[in-house]
Amino acid sequence: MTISKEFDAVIVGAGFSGMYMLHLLREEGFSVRLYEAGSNVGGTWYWNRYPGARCDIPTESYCYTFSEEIHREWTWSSVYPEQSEILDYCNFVANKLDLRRDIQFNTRLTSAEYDEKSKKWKVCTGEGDIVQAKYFIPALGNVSIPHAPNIKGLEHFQGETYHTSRWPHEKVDFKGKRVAVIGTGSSGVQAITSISKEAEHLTVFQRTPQFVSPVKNPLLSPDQVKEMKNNFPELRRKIREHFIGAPTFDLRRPYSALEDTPEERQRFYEELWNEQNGFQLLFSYLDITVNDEANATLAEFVRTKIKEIVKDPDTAENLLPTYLIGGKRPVVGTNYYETYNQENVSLVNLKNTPIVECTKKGLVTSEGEHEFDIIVFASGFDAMTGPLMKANIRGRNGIFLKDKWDGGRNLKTFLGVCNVGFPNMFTITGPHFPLTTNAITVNEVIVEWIFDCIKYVEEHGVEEIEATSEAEETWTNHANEVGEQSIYAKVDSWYTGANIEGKPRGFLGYTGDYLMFQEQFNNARDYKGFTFTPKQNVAVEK
Ligand code: N01
Repeated sequence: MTISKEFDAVIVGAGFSGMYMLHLLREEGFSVRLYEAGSNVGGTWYWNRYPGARCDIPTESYCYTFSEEIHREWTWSSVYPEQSEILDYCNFVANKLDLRRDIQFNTRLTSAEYDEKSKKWKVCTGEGDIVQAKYFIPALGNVSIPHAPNIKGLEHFQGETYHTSRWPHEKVDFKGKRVAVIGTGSSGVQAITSISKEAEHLTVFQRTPQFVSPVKNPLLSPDQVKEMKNNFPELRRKIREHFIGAPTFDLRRPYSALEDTPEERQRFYEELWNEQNGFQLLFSYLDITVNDEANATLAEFVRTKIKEIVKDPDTAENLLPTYLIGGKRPVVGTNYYETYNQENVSLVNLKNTPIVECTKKGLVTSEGEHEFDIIVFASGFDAMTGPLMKANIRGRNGIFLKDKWDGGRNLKTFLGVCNVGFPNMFTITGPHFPLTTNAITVNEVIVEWIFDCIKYVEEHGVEEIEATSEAEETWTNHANEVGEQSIYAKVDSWYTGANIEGKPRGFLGYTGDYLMFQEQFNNARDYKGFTFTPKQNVAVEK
């Protein structure tokens, strides 16, 4: 197999992080090739184009903050824009920075292997490219490998099937159709409220009832837009100093929920519920996610709301979540619970009546057959480890990354970015990526750190940089400890791999807040957690 081209760096994935990485490296004069499986930029916002898809972090912080010019030139329409608007923004950035000339679209990574002789990565694609690069930077996304339940007989279904994250570019027509949606996470909740407006009948198949916080999506006034554009440096500072990188949300009462009387708490929760500002409900009191008793007060408030909103008592009962609120990735929705009052919407509780099989006409549960024209899988992802473990990445001695991690049973990284045995490889969105923080601002921190690290490596005449076992062990222990102390340890979700049967359980992401996370990266700027192999005759100083 002949190597056809050589680059300084190969990046894989043209989402927010891959695009920014490409921009920084290219500005510094590196030769870079970015491979992207889709036909355009946008990553998650390219793939997840299901009806109702929109962002749940306010747009003032769900955008790049590295360029004041981009910030000034782009105008957002609303606080929580739709997928198509975010995708337009990605296209705008790609055009503005002229990124496309170094991106090869419709090209899927098939393997990447470190060659210890040449000290280069050999990268192969499904389009037949075989290229070589010193640096290999997979930016594959954390939630990019769709997961769907293994339903017996699905291949016989004669209607249409879709997964929310592999939605076609053409509009899917639900008018007059009997539709099933399986899954009630962030994607399911948005798809359900949207599809219910069009379908003749919508049946929701729910495995775990969710706490869904109400969100409204006000248009931005010209004054708000002006303010966002004119105060960019201040906004950027606030984002970087905020505990989840999204300063719209504030901790309203910095004391325990148990310190207020039940009446006072009720009034306060009611106020926040009526604000309809999604995540804000979880930042009501200081201890909602750290004290189970405080948590129960908010959980009970939401359950009472569900019973008030949903008119049919059986449906309401089936919608009542029992886990600790905030213990799964929070879900926000507009009129989600109200949707179940529509005559064309019904709910199947899979815990009571599981799906037995699929026939050519529809889905058979333990109670009987439901006929459908369309089945929508909103059933999530093989998250965090999935994309990298499926990517055929081999480091020193031909070891596969998935084997280094023992299929996920022994997950170890340094900073979620570097791996022992995989020199000159930097993974942007992989295991140990922060889960409870605005992903765009996290991406910026990681990309900037990788960029500075590569510059350091080049300035010091280094051929190979590799995390030490000690650094990897220390970071992994830290990530696991923070995870074990968090609410996420107590609830089943994709954060721990519990969404997929048979997937090893563990802390797939970093659950420390944005400030802790930045501190870890700042500390790593001394590069003491790495070994360096100098180019011949070059001494490396740390
Ligand atoms: O996936 P999910 P998602 N049989 O894993 C159910 C981001 N995102 O695509 O809870 C039946 O959350 C599963 O049930 P359970 C965001 O980070 C952001 O919705 O595991 N059901 C669950 O109900 C989000 O967290 C935005 O018991 C099965 C659902 O399918 C992440 O992407 C929008 C099943 C999957 O929910 C993933 O969200 C969308 C089975 N075998 C996504 N397996 C915004 O910014 C799974 N389920 C707004």
